[in-house]
Amino acid sequence: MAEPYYITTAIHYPNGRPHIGHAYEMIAADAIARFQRQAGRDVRFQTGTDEHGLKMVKTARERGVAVRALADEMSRYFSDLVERLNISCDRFIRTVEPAHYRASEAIWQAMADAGDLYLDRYEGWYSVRDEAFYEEKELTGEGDARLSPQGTPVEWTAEETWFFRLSNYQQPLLDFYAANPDFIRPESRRNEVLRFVEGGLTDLSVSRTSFDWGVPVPGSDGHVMYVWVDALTNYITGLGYPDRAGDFAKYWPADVHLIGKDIVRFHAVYWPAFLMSAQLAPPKQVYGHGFVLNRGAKMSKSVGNVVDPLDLAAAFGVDALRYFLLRDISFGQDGSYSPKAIATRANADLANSFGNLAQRTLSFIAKNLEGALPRAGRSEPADAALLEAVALASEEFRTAFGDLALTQGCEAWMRGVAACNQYIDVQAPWALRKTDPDRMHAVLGTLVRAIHDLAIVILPVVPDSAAKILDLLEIDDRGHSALSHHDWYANKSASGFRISAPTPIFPRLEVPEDDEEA
Ligand code: ME8
Repeated sequence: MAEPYYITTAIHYPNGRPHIGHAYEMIAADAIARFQRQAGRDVRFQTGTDEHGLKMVKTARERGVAVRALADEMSRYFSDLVERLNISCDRFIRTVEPAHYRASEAIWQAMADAGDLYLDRYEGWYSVRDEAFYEEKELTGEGDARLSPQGTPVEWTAEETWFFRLSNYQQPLLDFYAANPDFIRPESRRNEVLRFVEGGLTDLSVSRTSFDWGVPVPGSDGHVMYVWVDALTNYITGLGYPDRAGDFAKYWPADVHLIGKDIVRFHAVYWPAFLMSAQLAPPKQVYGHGFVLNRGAKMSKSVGNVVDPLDLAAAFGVDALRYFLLRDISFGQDGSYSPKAIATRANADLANSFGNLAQRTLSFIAKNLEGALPRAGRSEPADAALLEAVALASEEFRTAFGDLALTQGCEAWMRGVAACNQYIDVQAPWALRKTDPDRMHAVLGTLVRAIHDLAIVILPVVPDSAAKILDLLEIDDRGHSALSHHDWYANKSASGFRISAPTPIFPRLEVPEDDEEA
């Protein structure tokens, strides 16, 4: 039986339309999910929308609409984005689903049964934009100009709330981090969390009474759960919790929660503490990716410098956008994007390198060999050397992706592509047609094999385009076990398969002159 692999993104606040940061997270998670499926894992991939909380209430009020209507309308934009960006999730979860209320009530009850919840009065600072409580010592600025560590405004809050005994979990969390050194990645995020927890934990306010848009606290009229309690629970709602058999038994604990660096504390401190309290296992890993910056500035719906990822996908193509984001933004770190950078990268790597390699080779075969796969021909050491270089690049890609080093994976793949292009330049197969047809067959046959492997390898990153090449070559087995091209080549040669002339798969994009406007 295939080994299970459970990956999630954060669930996104639908208080506005999705921006490129949301698209980035979905695309990265999708590439990992597709990669793990190719590797033969039984993958479960979840994304969705986080629809409760004060931010939603305030946005609905500003727009003069009912908060549920806002949630319904805006959540749709996120599920549309999933479709449009080719995100292969198994479950798109909405926190307004009845199943999610049941799961949230159950985890609440389990924390209550553990003696970890008590009623008290909360007085302190709250950031609506972060949906987070902060301690005085974490803030900067004075008076009404006080800001959270994320740079967002905070407001004074005073109400009776339920508290979670987070202070009891300082040592269990530190022990857990020590026993699981890969729990928080990358390293810089791990250090931040360790410092925070070592500094001491205060109990966490986990219910609100000043509004009612949330999951009601069981048996406590007037209280709704703090939005992060129900939000984090989505990861197990999606597996059928509180039923602990079925998908929950199979996929929990999650292999990775892929989230942005701003919400690592919720995932690496609060969430494992809630789970420990409820006698459930913490996830195996929390990965805090970096931010996609628009001309150096953080994008946020509340700030209003938001770029619609659908516009970028329409302008450059989904696969060009996917490739750019994973290749150019060093995974784990922040990175900037611009339309010019997207087009430049897509042209250099996809259109001019891999696309051109496939296009030249396959159309030459279609035209000059009537599409028949080249026969063995007269081989030279350069042929085996090329296939070795491609095998090495494939292996490096797989090692990198297995370790979530997505950018390094793309770089390794490009080394394989570059080796092919060098080989073409040296071997000049087009000239061999007249002078040495036997050698030409060997060269073209080597290139077709290399294209076979490189298309399979890059499938998780550019799924549509790579699939077009694989379709053209009638390559049905697209898993990692197919990376040895021998069987495919022998079978196709024997069956009389013919390559039909391809239309260019990676179009050459016009590079926008102006970098100013997104
Ligand atoms: O935080 N670049 O939702 P959210 C990259 N609902 N990633 C970005 C980004 C950017 N410019 N801006 C945001 C929430 N993100 C909560 C999560 S999970 C149980 C609840 C990332 O819509 C951000 O870091 O504000 C987060 O991982 C995700 O997008 C959703 O952000």
